[in-house]
Parts: sequence; C-alpha cells; structure tokens
Amino acid sequence: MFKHIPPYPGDPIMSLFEAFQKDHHPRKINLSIGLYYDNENNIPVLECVRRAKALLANEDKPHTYLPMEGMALYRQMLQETVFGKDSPVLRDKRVATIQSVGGSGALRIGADFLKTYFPGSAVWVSDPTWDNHQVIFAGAGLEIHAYPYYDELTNSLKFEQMLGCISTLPAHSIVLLQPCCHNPTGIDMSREQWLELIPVLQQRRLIPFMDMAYQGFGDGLDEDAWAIRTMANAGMPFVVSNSFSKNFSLYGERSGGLSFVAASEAEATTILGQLKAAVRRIYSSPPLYGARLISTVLGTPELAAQWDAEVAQMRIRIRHMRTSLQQLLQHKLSEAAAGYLTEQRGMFSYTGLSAAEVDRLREEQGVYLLRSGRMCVAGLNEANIEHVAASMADILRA
Ligand code: PLP
Ligand code: TYF
Repeated sequence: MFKHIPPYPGDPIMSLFEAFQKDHHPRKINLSIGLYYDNENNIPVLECVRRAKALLANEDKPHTYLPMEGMALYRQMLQETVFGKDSPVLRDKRVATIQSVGGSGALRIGADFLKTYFPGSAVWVSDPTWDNHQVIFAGAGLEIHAYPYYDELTNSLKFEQMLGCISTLPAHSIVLLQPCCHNPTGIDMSREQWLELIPVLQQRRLIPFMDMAYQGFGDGLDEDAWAIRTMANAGMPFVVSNSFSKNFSLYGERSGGLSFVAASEAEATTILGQLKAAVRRIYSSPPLYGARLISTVLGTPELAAQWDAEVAQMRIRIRHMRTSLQQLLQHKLSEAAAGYLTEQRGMFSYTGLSAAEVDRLREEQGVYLLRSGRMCVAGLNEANIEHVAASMADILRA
C-alpha cells in the first residue's frame, strides 16, 4: 500500500542539530539552529515565565478548548506588542489577529489564505531567506521567486537592486519581508531604506507579509517593530506573522500570531471569520499553555516589565558576543574584516565562510555552523568564544 512513498530527506537545520546532539566531540559548540543559549550554555526559562507558571499552577484551571482564533487576552496582548499600545490601527479595530501554532503556523495559515483570495499572486522572498519560507509557501501552492538582498562580495545589503526588483512586481504580488534580525543574514534594512520601500509597496498595491520572529533581539521590542508600525501609519493593507518562540524562550509551546491590517473594521471582521474557517479546516483550535503563560506575563504589568528586561538581557548578551568575537578575530587575523559581526543584528550572522570551511570547522573543531556560513551568535558564551575564534582564524588563515 505505502511502497510508493519516497523517503523524506529531512529539514537541513534540524538534521544538523540532531547530528550535533549525537556528536561525541569533547568541545562541540552549537552555532547552527536558532536557539538562544545563556552564558552558561542553557536554553533559559525566563523568570517572568517561571512566575507565570507558578500563578497558573495555583489557579489550576481546566484544560478546555480555545476558540478557533485563540485566546482573547493573548490576541490583544500580542496586537499591542506588535503594533504598539496606542496604535491607530488597533484603535480603529482594523486588525484581524489569530493566535497561531508558532510563527510557522502563522506563515502557513497566511499563505493558504492568500492562495485562496489572491490565486494569481506569487510570493517574493529575499535571496537568501529562511528555508522554511520556501517550504511553507510552496506547501500552500504559491509560486515563489526571490528578490535580490544579500551581496556576497561586500557581505551587505543590495538595497538598490532589491528596490529595483520590487518596483517591477505586478499588483497583488506578495512580498515577504523581515522587519528585524533577518534570518539567515543578520542584515536589516535601515529606517531610511524602509521609508523608500514602503511607498513603492503601497503605490504598486503589493501585499507586504512581515515575518517577525526575533522582536527585541535587535534594538528593542518597540524599535524592532518600527517598520510594522510605520506601515500601519501609512494606511496600507499588509500581513504580519510573529513568533514568541525566541523572545519568550518558549519554542515548544508553539506560540505565535497572524494579523491582517485591513481598510476598515468591517473588512477586518470578515477576514477574521475566514481565518477562523482556515484554522477549523486544519487543526480546529490552537494550543493553550503557551498562550496562558504569555497572556499572564503581558497582562500583568510587573511581569511584562520583567519580560522587557529579560529580553534586553538576551539582546545585550548577543551584542556583547558579537563585539567579543569581532575583537578576537581582528586580533588573531589582523587582515580579517570581522566588521560584519557588529553591523549585523539579532541571533544570526552571515560569516562569509564557504561550505567547505564550515565542514572543516565542524569536523576538526566540533564547531557547528550552517553550510551557508550562517552562525547563530546566541550560541556563543564566555567559555566557548575563544575556541570558536581560534578555530575560525585557523581555517581562514589556511
Ligand atoms: N520566521 C523566521 C524568520 C524564523 O526564523 C522562524 C524561526 O523559527 C520562524 C518564522 C518560525 O517561528 P516558530 O519557531 O515560532 O514557528
Ligand atoms: O533558522 C533557524 O535556525 C530557526 C529555527 O524547521 C528553526 O528559525 C529551524 C528549522 C526549522 C524550524 C525552526
């Protein structure tokens, strides 16, 4: 019966992480998958989450179903986190938000929705982008193209080519953008560049799809949402997917959201209805526990302030690791241009290392990067950074 089914080769990032877990190298260091580790090399349980857990354990509420669109308080808190408390689009009730199964679930429900209501539209993603963007949009039956983004020669953004490409797209094309901490390059658009891009998106009647998985890891929770809020103020329709996996360190609880910014309250209500229908067709309703934890944190001012401070701690630690690695590399390789490390933002950096160099780092030194040269900077700590720098320097010198 099932003989014709071909084997699945696996997700390259997850497969590499599994190989890391099995590796017996005494000094192995995981800089591959996007996980935030603290300086003691642990995936943290945030203190605000720990306190929310204690509150929930006391309440001992039943594990009932959530509605299709998710928990009301979670959705409200999510909207305020993404769009800002005083957002005019929230005040006008022009945003339709559902709780999603992680950021990935938001991308998929959004992709399905767009495929249904804009059947002729293709999606444009940055070159390169997170592999799963392609997988998820292709899974929804959308045609995928790439716009220029990363310039290998200068390890920076090809903004003019990017803008040039997007300026030629047909109306209703879907343009996937990352508002902060670009995965995989770590290279973000500047505010000036967003201010050039947004009118093009608006005038050409394109559909921006803003995918935010690292809010708070760049410059701050509000700062990182600046492009989203600027688009909201421009009075244009767009889509936002967001994930709390990293900034709450709640990866496995699958907590995210999908928001459509519409032209009116009535339009937003209709969209919300169709998003609920989409959820019902696939998984009926989203998971409960992550939403309870996050809404408890964000709905309790003291815990919300603590979250903000803990996100700041994670952001500052990542920045510190960027500066330290840069200094070590510059010291070891006077000729090395390690400047990219502090120019790039968020968990990832594109190092410019070739696949062959990445293979040598892994095989000889136990240092795991993605073969694209992407490094998860959040895997560095005071105890392993010297080894990483020495290993990179050896390989770059050879
Ligand atoms: N979008 C980007 C750019 C990501 O890097 C990730 C990472 O996991 C996601 C979406 C998906 O988030 P989640 O893990 O919550 O599904
Ligand atoms: O890019 C990353 O490493 C993160 C984590 O299928 C991730 O976004 C990687 C692969 C995957 C899901 C999440």
